[in-house]
Amino acid sequence: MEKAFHRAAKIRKNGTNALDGRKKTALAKVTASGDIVVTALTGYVDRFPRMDKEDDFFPELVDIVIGIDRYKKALGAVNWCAAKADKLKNDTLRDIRRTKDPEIVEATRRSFYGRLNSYVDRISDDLLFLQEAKNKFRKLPAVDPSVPTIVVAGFPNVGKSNLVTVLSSAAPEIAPYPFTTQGVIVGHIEDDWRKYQIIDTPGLLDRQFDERNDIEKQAVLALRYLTDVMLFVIDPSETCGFPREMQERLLETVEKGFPGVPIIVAESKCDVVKTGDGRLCFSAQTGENMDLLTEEILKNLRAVFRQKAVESEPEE
Ligand SMILES: Nc1nc2c(ncn2[C@@H]2O[C@H](COP(=O)(O)OP(=O)(O)OP(=O)(O)O)[C@@H](O)[C@H]2O)c(=O)[nH]1
Ligand SMILES: [Mg+2]
Repeated sequence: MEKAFHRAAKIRKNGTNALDGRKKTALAKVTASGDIVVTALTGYVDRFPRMDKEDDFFPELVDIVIGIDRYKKALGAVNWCAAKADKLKNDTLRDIRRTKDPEIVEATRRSFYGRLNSYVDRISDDLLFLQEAKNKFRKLPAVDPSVPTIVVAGFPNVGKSNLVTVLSSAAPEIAPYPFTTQGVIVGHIEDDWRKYQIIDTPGLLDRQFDERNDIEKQAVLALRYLTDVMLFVIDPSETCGFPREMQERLLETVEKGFPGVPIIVAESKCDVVKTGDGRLCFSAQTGENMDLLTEEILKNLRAVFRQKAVESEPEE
């Protein structure tokens, strides 16, 4: 609005007489301010992606992080405002052209400014929502579904992000409290000329999907849609703040929920506690057994790669 009114304020046109000059000036001001607003609004609508609710990773993630219904309502409101502003502009131009009264020229132009302003005012919540949505879109992970992918899951604070940082190009935040990771983060692991995806997820508590918060739900989505191989991390030192039994229960739930998906179960923070229960244990901090874990991960991902290559071969 500022830009529109500022631009319009600078406009002065000469005419064949005083009335003609005023009319030409008013017409140019209305055209310029109206066009600036309409172009800006339609530009927003064009640049935001169309989203519908769908059973797929990206739309479901957008629904959790941004909210698709609210998002569509906001875009609809901006569209509405652009159409209203455009019609108002054309009606105003017509009214100014028709009159021979310089007072009416001025009054019509002023009333145009007021109404234009109030239309845009009415969608201010939607514009603010879209501004936030834009920032959230930028932070969404760029996942390539064709690349073999390992998803790291486990309770909060067990050391998933620290592990992903050591294994891959990703640099998630690591901190000594639960729910440090608040979204799905993608890193890459190189294996000669091949690249795999490793996905760091927010921690999961052992509870029903409906009871999960929006942060946990993103982890569930990543597991549901992106997992070729799962790496389930258990922290037997319990320095994560959650008892071992709870973590084991979550593992059982996950195993039942993902039949057929290879799950590597590994115990973290072996610099603090070693259970000796025969599971692979590692410490991302000291590097202990990281080579064994890496080898296990690559073995599984290579198998997925071969599987995908066979599936994508053209049929005879
Ligand atoms: N002793 C020890 N501490 C570790 C190790 N790995 C991580 N930690 C600590 O455990 C805490 C949690 O680490 P994160 O990597 O943020 O854990 P996370 O599982 O990603 O946590 P959320 O994102 O909150 O679910 C931090 O204080 C880390 O320093 C490890 O190998 N040994
Ligand atoms: Mg984390």
